[in-house]
Amino acid sequence: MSSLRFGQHLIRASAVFLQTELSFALVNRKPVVPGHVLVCPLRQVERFCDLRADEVTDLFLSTQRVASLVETHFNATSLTIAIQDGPAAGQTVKHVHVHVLPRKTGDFQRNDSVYEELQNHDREDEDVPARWRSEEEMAAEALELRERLKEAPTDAV
Ligand code: AMW
Repeated sequence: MSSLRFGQHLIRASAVFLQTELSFALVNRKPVVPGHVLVCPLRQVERFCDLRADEVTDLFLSTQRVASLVETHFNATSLTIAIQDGPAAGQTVKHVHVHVLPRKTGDFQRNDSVYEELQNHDREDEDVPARWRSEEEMAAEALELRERLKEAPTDAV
C-alpha cells in the first residue's frame, strides 16, 4: 500500500487500515473520541453528491465494516456516523469523508456535544501540530485495526 491523497493531505500508508477497490479508511490525527476514524473514496471528490453510484456503495459498505470494527475494538456500545458535506457544514478537507466515532454512555456530558466537537476540533486555531497525535501512535493504532480486520471474515466486520 503506497501513500494516499486525502484532499490537500498526503496520507502515509502506515495510517491507513483498510483499502478496497474504491475506498480507504485512516486513523485520525486529532480524534474527538478514542477510535474516531475516517472513511473516504479513493478518488478525490469534494462533495457527497459528486460520487458515482459504485463509489457510494463501496464507501458505505466500507463504513459498515469500519463501524463494526471500531465499536468492538474500542469497547463502545454505539456509534456516531457523520459527513460534514460542504464548508457551511464544517467540512475543512475538500475530499468526502465519513467520520466514524465509537460512543459510550456518558462520554459527553451533553450527548449532542459530539456534533459541536466535530465542528470545532479541526478549526484553524485548534488544528495545530502540537495537538496532533504522533505518527508512531497513529501507525500503532492503524496496525491494530488492520490485524483485527484480518481476524474477521468480510461479512462479519
Ligand atoms: W472535516 O472537518 O473536513 O469533516 O474533517 C477532517 C478530519 O480529518 C478531521 O477529523 C481531522 O482531524 C482529520 N485530518 C485532517 N488531516 C489529517 C491527516 N493528515 N491525517 C489524519 N487525519 C486528518
